[in-house]
Amino acid sequence: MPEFSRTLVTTALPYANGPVHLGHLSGVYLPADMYVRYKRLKGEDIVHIGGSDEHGVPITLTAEKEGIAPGDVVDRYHRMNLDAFTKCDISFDYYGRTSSELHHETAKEFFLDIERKGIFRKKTEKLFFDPKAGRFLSDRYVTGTCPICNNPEANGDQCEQCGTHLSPLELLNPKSKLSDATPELRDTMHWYFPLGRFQPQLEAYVNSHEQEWRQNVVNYSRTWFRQGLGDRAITRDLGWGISVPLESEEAKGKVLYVWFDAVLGYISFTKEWAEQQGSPELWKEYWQDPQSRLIHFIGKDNVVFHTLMFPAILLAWNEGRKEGIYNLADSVPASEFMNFEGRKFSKSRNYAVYLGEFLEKFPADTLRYSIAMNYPESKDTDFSWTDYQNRTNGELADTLGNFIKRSVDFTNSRFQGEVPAECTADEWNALGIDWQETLGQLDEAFEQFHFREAVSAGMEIARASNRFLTGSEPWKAIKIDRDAAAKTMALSLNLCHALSLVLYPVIPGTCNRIHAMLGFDATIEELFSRGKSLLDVLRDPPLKKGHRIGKTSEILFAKIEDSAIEPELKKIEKLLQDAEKREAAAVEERTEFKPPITFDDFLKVDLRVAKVIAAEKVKKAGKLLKLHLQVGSSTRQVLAGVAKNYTPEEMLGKNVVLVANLAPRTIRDEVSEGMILAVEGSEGALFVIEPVGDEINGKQVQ
Ligand code: B3M
Ligand code: ZN
Repeated sequence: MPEFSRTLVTTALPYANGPVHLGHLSGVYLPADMYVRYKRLKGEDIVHIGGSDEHGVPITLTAEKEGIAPGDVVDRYHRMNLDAFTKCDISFDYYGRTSSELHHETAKEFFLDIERKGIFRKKTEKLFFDPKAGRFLSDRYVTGTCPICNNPEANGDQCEQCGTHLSPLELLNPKSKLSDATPELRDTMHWYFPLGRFQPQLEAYVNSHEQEWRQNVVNYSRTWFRQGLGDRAITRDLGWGISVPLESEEAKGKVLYVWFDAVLGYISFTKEWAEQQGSPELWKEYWQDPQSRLIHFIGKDNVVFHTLMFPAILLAWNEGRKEGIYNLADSVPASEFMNFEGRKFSKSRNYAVYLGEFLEKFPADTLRYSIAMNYPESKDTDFSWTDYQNRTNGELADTLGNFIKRSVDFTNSRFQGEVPAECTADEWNALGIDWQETLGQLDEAFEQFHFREAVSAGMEIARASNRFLTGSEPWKAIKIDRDAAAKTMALSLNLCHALSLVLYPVIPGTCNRIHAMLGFDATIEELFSRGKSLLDVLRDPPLKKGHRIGKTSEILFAKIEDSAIEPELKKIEKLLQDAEKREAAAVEERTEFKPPITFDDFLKVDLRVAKVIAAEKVKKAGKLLKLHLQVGSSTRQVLAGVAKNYTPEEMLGKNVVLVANLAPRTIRDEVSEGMILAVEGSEGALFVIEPVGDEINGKQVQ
C-alpha cells in the first residue's frame, strides 16, 4: 500500500429531484462521514466533497409534471437535502451544485479537451421529434405499446410491465409525452465516448485493485469487460443541462449527458471548496498529486460510472499530458442496499422514510447509531422501527448514557467535580480492555470500511466500562475506602473520555456533549484538527488528577416509548396493506377472461413444438434473447423477452411452444419470426412453457 499524505472523499451526488431517504444515508453518506471523522481524529488531512446532481431527464420530468421550471425543482430539493444532511451531522467540507457556473465551465473544458483530441465519435441516428413541441424526444419522453407484451403504456426506455429494455423506435403507436403528438423520425447527430478504446487500461486499473476492493465492485466491472465496452452517447437533445460548448449548427439544442457532467462535479466542487479556503489552486493537490488518495462512496447501482466511465473520462484527459494528470480512485466502497421493514425502499411507491422527516421526530445520533449497525457492507440489510427502538433504549440509553451520567454525577456529588486520583498506565490496561489491541482493531475496521465492526468495538468498550463501574461499587466503597472509590472514579472518567473519542465518528453530537460534561471547552474537532491522533491520546489515561469536570450532567439519550413508534408502525402497516390490495386486485384481473372466440378462430393459431438450437443475448436489450429454433425440418429466429430468467446456455436444448404463423416483426434491427409461449411470474419474469414427450418436434399443439 502506498503512503498517502492526504485524502479526498466524495459521496454520490443525489439528484435534486426528491428528498434523500434512510437508504441513501445508510449506504453512502453515513459511512463516508464516519470515515472522514475518524481520519480527522487521526490528525490526517482529509476533505469531504458532495453536492446535488441537478441535471438529467428525471428533473425535467418532475418539472413538467408540476408545471414549474427545472430550476425551481432543483432549488427546492437542493435546499431540502442539504438541510437534512446538516441536521444529521454529515460533515461535508463542501456541498456544491452542478448548476454552478464553475461546474459548467469545468465540464465544458473536459468536453472540449476530449473533442480536440479527436477521441469522441459522432454518429447520426434517427430520433423521434415532436413536431408540436419542436423538440427531439429523449427515450423517457416517448410512450407507446410494448412490442413484447402489448402493454399500452410502455416507456421509451423500458416496459414496466414485462421489464424489457426498449428503444423508442420499437414502440408500437408511439406518442410524445410532451404534447400527445405522434412523433416523426428525424436525423440527429450525437457525440459518443468510445469506452472500448480505454478497455485495456481500465481492465489493468481494476485488476490492480482486485485485492483491496470489494467483490461486488470488481465483479460488476468485469461483467462489463466481458461484454466488451462500447460507445456511449454523451450528449442529449434536451433543454436542461450543460450546453455542448461548440458553435456549430449540429451542437444546437444539445446538452451533455447527465452522467458525463455529474462525475466531474466532484472536481468542480473541490475547486469551489479551494476558492472558499482562499487558495484557489489547492484542489490540485487532492486530484493531481499521486500522494493523494481518492475515495468514492457510492451505492452498488452506481458502480460502473465510477470504475469505468469516470476513470475513462480522466484517462482521456490525461492522454498526451505531462502535467495536470488526474489520479484515478484508489477505492470505491460501494454499498449494498438497506431495506426497510423487509422491503426495498421505493420512491415511486412512496415506500420510504425520508431523512428530513425522520429528524423532525427523532434525534440524529440515535439514527446514525442504528443505521451504522445495519451498514449494508457485503449484503442487503434491514432497518426496522423495533430494532431502532431497542438499540436506542438498550445500547445507547442504558449502557452508554447511563455510564456517563453515573460517572459524572458521582464525581460531582462526592469528589467536588474533580478527577480524584491519578491513574497509572498499568491500571488503565487492567480494566479488561487491551487498549493496544482494541485501538488496532478499531483502526483496521475504519480504514477498511468495516463500519459495523468499528462501531461495535466502541460499544464493547461502553459495556466493559459499565461492568467495571457497577462491579467496583464506588457508592459502597466510599464509606470504607475513599481512595479505592477515588481510583474507580478516576478510571471511569477516563473511560468516559475514551468513549467520547472512539464513538465520535458515529455519534459526534453526543460525543461533544460528553466532552463538555468532562470539562473541556474545546470541541473534539478543535482538539484534533491536524496533527494530534487519538491513537496516541488513548494509549495512556489522559485525564490527570485535579482535572475539573463540568458541573452538570445531562441525559444523553431519551428512551423511545412505544407510543412514539406506534404511529410509524401504523404507517408501514397501511403501506403494506395498500401493496396487498394492489396484489389482490391483480389476482382479480387474472380471472377476467377475454371475449369468447370460435373454435375456428382458435384453429387459426398454428402452435408447434420447437427446440432451441442456438441462443444468444441481444446487444443493449437486457431482457431479450435471440433464439434459433428447429421446427420439424425448418428453422426460425425468434426474439424472446426471457433473459431475466434464463441464460442463453439454459435455453439451449429446451422444447418450447412456438406461435408459428405470426407475421414477422423487426425488433432492434432483428427479425422475429413468431413468438414462444411463456407465463409471467412476479416482477415481470417470464417462464417458458416446456412441452414434454417423445418425438414431438414440429408437432402441432392442440
Ligand atoms: N445522481 C444517481 C443517483 O443518485 C446520480 C449519482 C451521481 S454521482 C456523480 O443514484
Ligand atoms: Zn412489455
